[in-house]
Amino acid sequence: MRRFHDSAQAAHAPVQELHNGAFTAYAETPARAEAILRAIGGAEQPADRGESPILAVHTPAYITALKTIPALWRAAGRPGEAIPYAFPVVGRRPLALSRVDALLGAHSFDATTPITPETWGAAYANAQTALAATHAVLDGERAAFALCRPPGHHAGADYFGGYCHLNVAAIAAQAARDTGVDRVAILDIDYHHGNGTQDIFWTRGDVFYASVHADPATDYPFFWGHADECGAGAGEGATLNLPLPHGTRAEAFRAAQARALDAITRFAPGLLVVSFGADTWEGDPISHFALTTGDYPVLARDIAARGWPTAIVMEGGYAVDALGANVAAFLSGF
Ligand code: OKP
Ligand code: ZN
Repeated sequence: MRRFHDSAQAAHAPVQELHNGAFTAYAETPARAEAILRAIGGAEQPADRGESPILAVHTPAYITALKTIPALWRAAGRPGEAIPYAFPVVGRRPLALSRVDALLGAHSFDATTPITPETWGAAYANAQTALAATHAVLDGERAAFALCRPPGHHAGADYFGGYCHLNVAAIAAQAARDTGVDRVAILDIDYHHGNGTQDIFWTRGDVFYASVHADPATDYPFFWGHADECGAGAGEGATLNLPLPHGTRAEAFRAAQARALDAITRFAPGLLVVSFGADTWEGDPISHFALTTGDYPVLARDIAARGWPTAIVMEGGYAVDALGANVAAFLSGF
């Protein structure tokens, strides 16, 4: 399987995150990608397809914010990483915001995702990696792997959060649409619900979003991913949420994934994007499912058996010592 990664993605490396009320070491590290790269034996450098496939998903104001926030943060006299602390939850309306804290809050939904001067460049390279795998599949590969990092599925059209800045799965799906694929499906099997991906395609009937994830009643991102969320307008019925409880093991996860695959089969996509997170693994430090390394090839074979051209983008997985083996196990199933 062709696999893609750009070492420029490593430049985004925040020191700390706000976790359960205190600052702790940032869990989403460049070491994650290094571990995966070692396990899969290297990757190709993606081509540079420019900003337009990114702007097909994200708003210009949001991209400008990602680029300019670090300098505004410095100009405000702050050392370190830019972190939002105030959010326009009530009375949201279009405002021409200039204060860096207002810009941060208006374009994010949590305080766990610092922005550094290197974030934009790394996020840009990350998007190119997803696009390279997608175009490999559009050009005839059965499946391809994008070693994305940071993850993407929590990022919306105009907001960051959950370690994510650019929604690489959405950028991949939109690129396939813009290349003439009529219907694209996204299967999200990261431990966490992909609220950003859901929001981006919420009212669209041409991109199906199905997610198997930890119940938002107990888990981040809390406000999205409940079973009754199924899309709106032209997108009604094109979102499928399958929340599962803490302790979920392979049998229940596989059954939920089969429900998602059955729904995607009825949708009949021309291309599948898999948002793959290895944070469903039993030893993940921030998650509570109980999949084993040996379960990943089984899950991957179930997906591959449906026969869709498939671009796999990397999302979460924070047990760095096991991450390479888990990703390699998943890819082996294809
Ligand atoms: C990103 B992905 C809990 C902190 C949660 C955000 C988790 C983002 C996961 N105290 N932090 O879906 O793997
Ligand atoms: Zn996750």
